[in-house]
Amino acid sequence: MIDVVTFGETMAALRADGLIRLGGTMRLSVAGAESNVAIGLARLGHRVRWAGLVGGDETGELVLRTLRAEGIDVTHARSDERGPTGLILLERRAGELTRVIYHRAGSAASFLSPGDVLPALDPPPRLLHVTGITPALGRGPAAAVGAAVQAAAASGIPICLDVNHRARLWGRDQAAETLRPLARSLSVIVASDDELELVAPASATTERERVAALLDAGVTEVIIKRGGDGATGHTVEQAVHTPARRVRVADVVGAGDAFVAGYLSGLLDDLDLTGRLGRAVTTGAFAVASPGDWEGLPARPELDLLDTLPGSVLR
Ligand code: KDG
Repeated sequence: MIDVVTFGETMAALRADGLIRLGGTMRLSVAGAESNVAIGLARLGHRVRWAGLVGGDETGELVLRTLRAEGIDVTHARSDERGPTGLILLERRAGELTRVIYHRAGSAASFLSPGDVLPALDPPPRLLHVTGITPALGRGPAAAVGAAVQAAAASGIPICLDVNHRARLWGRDQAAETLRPLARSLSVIVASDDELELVAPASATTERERVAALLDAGVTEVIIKRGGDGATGHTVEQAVHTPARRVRVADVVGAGDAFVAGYLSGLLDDLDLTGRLGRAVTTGAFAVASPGDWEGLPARPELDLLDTLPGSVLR
């Protein structure tokens, strides 16, 4: 049985250590919020399926090969000739500040439709994970998210949405218009504190009201990511705050996805809210402490590694 199905756009990623306009070397990898979560879960031993479209090109092969190598089921991923594999460029602008440049308009993934993702839900997984990035890619991808959420909800599959607002892709009003109607079908909502209003009813104006409105609407868990300040989880019964783990920052991109992977892993393992948040801040810290979106994510036996004294050598 598949534990988690997810889908979205995974791009070729080129990372520069400095400013792109100054030239130099770049490191090639792949990146996509949903596939980052998929890799995080697979490394922790969960069975994960990723669905999506890549271009019929070499970078599309790189995406599929990478996901396969990470043990992810790509039966429902395919290449599509209508567009190329998307590209994301990342440059270190100043210190820990990273700037992202997308070349993804008209990419193969922007042609995603309900027909590409619905078959991936059969047989039903234990969880469906979607993000607010996919509906920002175009009408087809938005319809795919709507259809998958509707189908999963109708089959009783719990659904997790990470709001993941990308201001370069769409405006806040457009995002709210698309994401708010999904809320009643969701079990888990993950949002940073400034994203919560994009999924909560407009009538709620404070964080407290937004959380209460979402729980009233039937959402089981509302998880608020606070970056270096940790995360707060709310259910009808309790609210738990967990501080972030202190690590030396190598690259914060992908930390939110790593956090979601840890959280969902805890959910699949039946951990309580404190345990789920504890695993989430741990996987998030691994992402922050290593370069790349997903490369440094832990395998299950490595989850305790951050308890080791800094500067230790593991022999
Ligand atoms: O969360 C990290 C993502 O931002 C990155 O992998 C690329 O999916 C991506 C996006 O759309 O920004």
